[in-house]
Amino acid sequence: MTPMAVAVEPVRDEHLVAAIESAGGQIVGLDDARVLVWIGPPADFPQLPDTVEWVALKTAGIEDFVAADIIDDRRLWTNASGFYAENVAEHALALLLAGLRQINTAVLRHWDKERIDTAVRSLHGATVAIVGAGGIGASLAPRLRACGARVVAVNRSGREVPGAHEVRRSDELDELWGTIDHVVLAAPATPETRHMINTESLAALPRHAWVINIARGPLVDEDALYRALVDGQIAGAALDVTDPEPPADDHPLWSLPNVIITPHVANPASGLTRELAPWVAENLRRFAAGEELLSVVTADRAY
Ligand code: OXD
Repeated sequence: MTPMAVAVEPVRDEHLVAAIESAGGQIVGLDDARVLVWIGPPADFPQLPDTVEWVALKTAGIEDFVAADIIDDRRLWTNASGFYAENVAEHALALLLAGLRQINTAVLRHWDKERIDTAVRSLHGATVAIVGAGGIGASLAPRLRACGARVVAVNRSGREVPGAHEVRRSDELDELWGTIDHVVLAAPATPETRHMINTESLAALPRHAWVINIARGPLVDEDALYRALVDGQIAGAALDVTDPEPPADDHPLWSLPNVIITPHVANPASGLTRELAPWVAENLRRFAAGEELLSVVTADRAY
């Protein structure tokens, strides 16, 4: 059998090359490729020869490729939806626990026992909503359960999410905010999810709520978040993503003790291709066998 011709661009990453070769692929230049694994930004995306039948993108969120009109209907496209779920779920749990256990405040204020002691909260017995419960939700739900939390998964269809105690549809969110303790945002950036955390949702959340965002910055109206945090409408926010990234040096969110910001490292870019490699290998095997690929996307359904 002729090996599957695969281009890895714009750099021949060693993890991807090894995985592709072990799956029976052969690394070639773009002009000879049937498959392109693209690990660069949308701005550098090349003109594709007609021979390319499938393009594998390296991230789960591909809104910038959609905005740049790169995804066509002449070939298959895949993203990395769910491929990094374990890593991202771990980061989400770490952020939520850091907030509830006041780790951030202790780092900032050292032995300020009186203030910190009374602010420590437990995940045990708390209700946590995971909004956008796909792969990350399925990885996060058992982690939250292990800490004694009740998990409400929220997705568009209300389809079952393994490990969740309850599933709600995203069109029920308005009624949900007041019934949960904390929220983890894990939804893609789409026109529907833009600013889902806004003045109204923040006002509906309880005062002890933490908002965790490991998805995309535009899901949160950051001005509304700042006001809610200053007014004590919610207890805190932990953001691995912001809009834009990074936030300006003088962004007021940096100045609040009840805000934790990490620099988009829930899925660290430095380890991304190592994590991605086995998934590319599996999809290559499927492609060669004529089977359905994992994480197929289209321009109008890009997640
Ligand atoms: C992704 C990310 O979308 O790492 O995969 O943010």
